[in-house]
Amino acid sequence: MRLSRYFLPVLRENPAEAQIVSHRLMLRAGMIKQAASGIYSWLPLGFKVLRKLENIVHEEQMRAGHIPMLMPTLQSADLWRESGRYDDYGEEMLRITDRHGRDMLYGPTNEELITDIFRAHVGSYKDLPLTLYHIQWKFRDEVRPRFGVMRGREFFMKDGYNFDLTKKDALHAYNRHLVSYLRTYERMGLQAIPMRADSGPIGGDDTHEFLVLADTGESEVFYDSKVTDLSFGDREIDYDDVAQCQGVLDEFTSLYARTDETHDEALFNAIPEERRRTARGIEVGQIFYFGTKYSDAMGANVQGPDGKPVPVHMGSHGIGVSRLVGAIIEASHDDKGIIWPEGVTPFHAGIINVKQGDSEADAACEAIYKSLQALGLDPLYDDRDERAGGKFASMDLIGLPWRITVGPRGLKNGVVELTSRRTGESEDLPPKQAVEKLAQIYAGHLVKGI
Ligand code: 5CA
Repeated sequence: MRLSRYFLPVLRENPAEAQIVSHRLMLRAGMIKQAASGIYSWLPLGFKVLRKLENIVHEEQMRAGHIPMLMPTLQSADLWRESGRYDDYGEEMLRITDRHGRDMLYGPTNEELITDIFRAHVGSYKDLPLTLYHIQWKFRDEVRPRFGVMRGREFFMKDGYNFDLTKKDALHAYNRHLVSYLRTYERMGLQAIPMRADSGPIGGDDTHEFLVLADTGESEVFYDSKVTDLSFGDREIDYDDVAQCQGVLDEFTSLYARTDETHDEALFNAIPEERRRTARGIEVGQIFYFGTKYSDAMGANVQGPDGKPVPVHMGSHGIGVSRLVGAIIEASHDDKGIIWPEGVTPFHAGIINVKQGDSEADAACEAIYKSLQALGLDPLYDDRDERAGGKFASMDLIGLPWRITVGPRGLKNGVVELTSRRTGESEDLPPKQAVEKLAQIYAGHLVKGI
């Protein structure tokens, strides 16, 4: 993309309404604009990141054997009356009446709708196990929407639902989700720690939240510092291997790590004192096993091996995709702006022409721009006729992990400058080598974008 033709409305001033750094930087970098309280338009730069996160989530869910689909945002109230949650959900639910006087709602989650689909089409235990998911906008009429996309009213969420014949099978589905979530967050450059949590209005006893540690997080968390040494890495996983998935769950959930809702002072105090940590975290996902709560209420049975109807065991599993954009920024920024991890960056590299209009500099930028594109990379070329200082400041603000700076002085020596946004370190390289280096850096990090 050439910046002269793009839409990147960066703000010079800090917006007064933003209390935390990710909200401030998302507004300043021209990623979002508030449409109404807790409801945002995703401007082109923000939309690119959101799509990348969505695609990483799709790739990892499909890798785990889960099946993508799409359910609508608006739902009929009748299904929620069947489960009993129409009254229970309270004021967080946005209720709508259509022109025929029918009660509708903007879905805050989809247990009822998916259970309805399941009961209409699945009749036999032979069709199990089954895990369906979608990534769709949700609405919760939060009392205090705040921190930009972190606690929105409309937000983008992946929600997946498993249907299994037995509790044992459903717990394997739970474990599969935990494993796939660990991979997903690491690909986004995040450490998200599974912590034992409370199930709230979704129900059930088994639940873990995934928390990214950050001072601005809304949850208070308690953990053994040894959990932060764990990393998923590039281990090979066979998602059908029950023992292997259980092994990963055990490894990542045996050390003490809980949110304040389930915190147990006695257990916490049993950790050696130097390893006890109290901190704040951002909840970027949650997994639940709730047994037959919805299948009992809504009659979602299958015919079991002995011919008798059995209610299916279910769980639901969420990832806060739009919240993650903010969480990544909270975890990765400096005083100049955002620092995108390679896996999620909106553009792979910025090209800065320090002397626009100089025919040699223009030609060198053009050549670099085209060769990066030919390699499947997505560069942002700042070809505006502006002062170099302003170009550097905008590029630092929007946080592309790599920058190639092209100017007449370097070109005289046959070099351009390749700079890492994270370390600030620069290297002078012939243009061809700078391009090759970027191709190497991104090998294995190429996620489909928009
Ligand atoms: N049905 C279950 C699992 S699919 C469910 O709704 N779980 S949840 O309530 O925990 O939501 C899943 C994730 O969505 C949360 O972990 C959080 O990351 C994100 N989320 C929840 N509320 C908001 C909100 N108001 N703004 C942004 N993200 C949110």
